[in-house]
Amino acid sequence: MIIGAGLGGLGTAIELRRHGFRELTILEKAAAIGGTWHYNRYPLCACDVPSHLYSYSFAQRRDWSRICSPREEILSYIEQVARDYGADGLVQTGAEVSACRWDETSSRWSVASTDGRTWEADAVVIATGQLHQPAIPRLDGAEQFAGEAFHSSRWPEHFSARGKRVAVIGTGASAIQLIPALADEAARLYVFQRTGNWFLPRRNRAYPPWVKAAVRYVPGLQAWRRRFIYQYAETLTSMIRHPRTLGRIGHAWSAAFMRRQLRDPEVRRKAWPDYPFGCKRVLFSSHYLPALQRPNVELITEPISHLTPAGVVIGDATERELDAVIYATGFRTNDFMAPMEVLGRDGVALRDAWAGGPRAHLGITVPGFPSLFLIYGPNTNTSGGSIILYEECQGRYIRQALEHAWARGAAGIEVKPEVAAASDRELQARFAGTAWVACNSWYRQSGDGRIVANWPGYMREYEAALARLDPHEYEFARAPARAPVEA
Ligand code: N01
Repeated sequence: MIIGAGLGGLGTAIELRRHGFRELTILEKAAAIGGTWHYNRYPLCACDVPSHLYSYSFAQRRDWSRICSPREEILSYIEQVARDYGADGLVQTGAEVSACRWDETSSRWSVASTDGRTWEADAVVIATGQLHQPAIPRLDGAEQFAGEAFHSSRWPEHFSARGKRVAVIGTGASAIQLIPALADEAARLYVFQRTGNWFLPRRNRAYPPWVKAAVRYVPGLQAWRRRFIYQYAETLTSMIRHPRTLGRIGHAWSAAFMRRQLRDPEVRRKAWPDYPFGCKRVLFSSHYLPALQRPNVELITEPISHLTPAGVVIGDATERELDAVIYATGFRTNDFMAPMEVLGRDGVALRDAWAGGPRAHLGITVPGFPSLFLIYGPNTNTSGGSIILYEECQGRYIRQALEHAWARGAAGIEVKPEVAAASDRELQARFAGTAWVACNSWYRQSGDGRIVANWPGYMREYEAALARLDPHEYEFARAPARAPVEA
């Protein structure tokens, strides 16, 4: 049973199918597949990771329209791959999972949905992503606001900013994509920034026909491009891992680009970040900073005091009248699959097992939760790279885990607590001295600041760590006599 029909869940289903697992079901809360690319439909929504890397290794496309594909193109790619590899037929849409419970007697998972349906499975893969539950700040007076208000990832189909007075709260990766589009349309656009960002260029023009033709017909060019982008992403990671040395190059590069783009000294002062390069996600856009300097756009760094029926009151007690408020305020990233309840051995809740912070061996397996696997789990996010690459590694690792269990006739496979504890200690130690620990970000949990989202190293290290599952790191439960495995 796989929960979530985004890139991670579908990729895992395809991996399992290709290796002979036939009894697979994918439960998807939404009305369609696509995960993040189904939900996020804001204007100019696109991926800032080049498509030659941000795509499955086994389903490379040669006809991407530009280096970083728009959302519609990615969604149609996902649908096409799901069809080609027979994963679409495994999906039950409109099934929002509320709970997964491990039943000791049957050695099976019982999965329940919010509408009262239940399923049984020998193994469960939770692929609900880190960036799914919108985080909307509680602003005083928000409920009185008379205009439209919504989160960037829940963009209403009917909404048009044309001629309107619009506020965007937040200036992260989502906001910087949609703000240039709104700046074109809105009568007034107020951008509320809490923290500045480091930027690198991304023009993202459509490929000219000769580039498309070259990628299509020159043997090896596609693979070379993927390899090149892979190395580029690893370089970004090296800058984050070594802020005092390589990070200075990233800083200088970004600062030079930003200085060129930010001609207005007041906007430059306000937009400039006050933390080391790479601590938060470096943002790729050649259009955002120019948009901030348009006459109809105002960058506001004073905190919001409250909302009124007519607009927003800023710290200095001045009011801006508004027709719409857009919360580009990110996601509840520390919650992972919550509010879904996951109960493992002895009825222990994953929430309680994670009281000190979410953690999983290689981001995938948790002691006390037999045959439960996570895709894009704790410490598997990347600040420079393609999450699909990580998810593919996870899918292959999960397939190996199930094969090991199957080969032994085991009822469950569970990581040894000492293995998980040691790998967690080692992983956390690797953050010391990196840029990730130099400021606050969504990668960290509040309180102790533990980094729960990100992998501390390179893509190649994650690939190597997951290439071959070591069965000695796992315990295999004896199976009760009964029918074959469903994953
Ligand atoms: O969310 P974010 P996002 N008052 O958390 C601000 C991926 N992604 O949806 O920096 C005022 O990055 C917050 O301020 P601060 C990517 O991994 C990928 O933009 O916390 N402001 C920040 O500016 C990305 O990292 C693509 O001080 C408040 C913003 O809201 C992740 O998704 C594209 C606030 C939130 O930024 C999330 O991006 C888009 C408050 N109370 C997204 N609370 C690709 O192209 C928060 N903020 C691959």
